Amino acid sequence: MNNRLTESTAWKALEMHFRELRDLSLRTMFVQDPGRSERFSVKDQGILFDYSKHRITDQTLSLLFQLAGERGLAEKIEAMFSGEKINITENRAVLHTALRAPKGSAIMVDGHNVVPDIHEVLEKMAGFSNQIRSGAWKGYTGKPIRNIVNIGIGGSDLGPVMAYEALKFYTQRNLTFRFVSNIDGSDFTEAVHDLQAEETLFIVASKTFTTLETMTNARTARSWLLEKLQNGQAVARHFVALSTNEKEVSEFGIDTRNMFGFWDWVGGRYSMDSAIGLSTMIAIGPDNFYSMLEGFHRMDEHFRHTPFERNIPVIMGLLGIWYIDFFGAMTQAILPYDNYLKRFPAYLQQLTMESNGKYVTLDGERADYNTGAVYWGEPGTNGQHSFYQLIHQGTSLIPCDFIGFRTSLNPLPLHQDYLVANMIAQGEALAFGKSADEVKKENVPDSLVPHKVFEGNRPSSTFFMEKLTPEYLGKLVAMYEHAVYTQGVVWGINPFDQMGVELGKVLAMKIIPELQDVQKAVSHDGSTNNLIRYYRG
Ligand code: G6Q
Repeated sequence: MNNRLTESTAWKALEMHFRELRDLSLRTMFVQDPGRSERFSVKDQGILFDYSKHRITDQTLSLLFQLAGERGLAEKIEAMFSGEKINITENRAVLHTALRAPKGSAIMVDGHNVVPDIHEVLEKMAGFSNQIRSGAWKGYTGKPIRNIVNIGIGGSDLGPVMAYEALKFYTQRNLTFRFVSNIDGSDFTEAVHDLQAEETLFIVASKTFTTLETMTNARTARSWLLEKLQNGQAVARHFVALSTNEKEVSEFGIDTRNMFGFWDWVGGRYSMDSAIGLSTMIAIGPDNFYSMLEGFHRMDEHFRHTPFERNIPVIMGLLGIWYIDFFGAMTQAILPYDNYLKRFPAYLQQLTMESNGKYVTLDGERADYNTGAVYWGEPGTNGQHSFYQLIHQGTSLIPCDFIGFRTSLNPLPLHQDYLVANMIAQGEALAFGKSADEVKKENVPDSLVPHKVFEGNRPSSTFFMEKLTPEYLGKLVAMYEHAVYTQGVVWGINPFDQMGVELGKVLAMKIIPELQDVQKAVSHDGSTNNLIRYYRG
């Protein structure tokens, strides 16, 4: 195997194939091949994944599978699941899949089976969640907890917020949930402004327990609580920690009996089903949380054991590569037709962009091909009244993922049919457009015809499921996690570190004292000095 991606046999064949295919329209492809929608769709895990509206033929797919083979995807999948230290820059295993492994299975890290440890934490989380949900856990003044505030950022925030919003239908409604992440004091202030301290639990979620934003917000929360309750002993009843760092948790003043642990082989953006999911479990209850884990696990099994030709995350990942590296598409739209999934695009932004937004390969060289796309999106139908114009008639090619459900959790008359019709129609319009002849037949004045033409040939996938349940949410998240890994393997990069977030943090630590002390000399570039002086006033 040649290590250089762009010199591999399959890559070169794909380049030639792209030249033949790039001018072929989806209209022609569907006319010439009426069976393509059956062939280019997978029904598995209760998901209909229709990828027939992509600019592909059987040959495209077979070359993409060949590429995956040449890059050793099957072996790399096995390496991840079996706990090899595939995060080579941090010398760590990558085992978010172990977090949802069934009790009784064995996954070894450095000769130790981690599955019993995982289930021990899950059981502790379940016990605590039940105490909060039933009102048995009392605050310092003896009142039950009614408000839960999760303090965390990045991977310790986006998953919990997304899951809470996605599964709101299943939440216990007499509990209020808030999520504080930003260092901006407005975030904390607004989150607690109408809360009673004696009924409020703070969950400090931080893998490292050293993150500036989270620790600053946590200290502010402690001061807020102490100011209201006037006794240091209150902290034990109102603070719990989710972390891998027992020492820092205890130094902060949280009793480590109120700490829920996880491990360094769980990446932040892959942690919503670890202890970081405590707020989710309190909200939806342990049984629903376990069914979410079951959904994750089923998709793990699908990814691990299904041949590439029917493997949903593998096909998703390879299609992304087809567009990013051959068509030059730089973005991917995520368009859920379910309002509960409103934070899902934001969650996927971190999962995909922090994982695959890298130009350095595992060999330490600069990639001579494009890697991670920009992910973005909003729920339909709202997006249709905003940015879809650019997807239909803009100059960029933007592959879209439509995500929809047959059954609404809130079935009001007409709403669901209108919602689903819109989702299906958007994919149809993007793929097949509207020709000048079709526009002219509607008696449109000649001068307006070009404006009303939709050139079509814009690709999309549709993921159709029965209903947004905790289990389906688990499947959806795992599906994208594994698509990300598929791409990382083909690109030969490490999707599990995030060195690119460090530099700005380090520079901020240098700037903080320069903002606080107006006498302090500033020694940056002219622009940075100027900004510092402006702030100083
Ligand atoms: C995720 C990243 C990052 C991380 C946050 C919070 O993969 O590593 O988003 O989750 O920086 O880190 P802590 O959980 O350690 O506070």
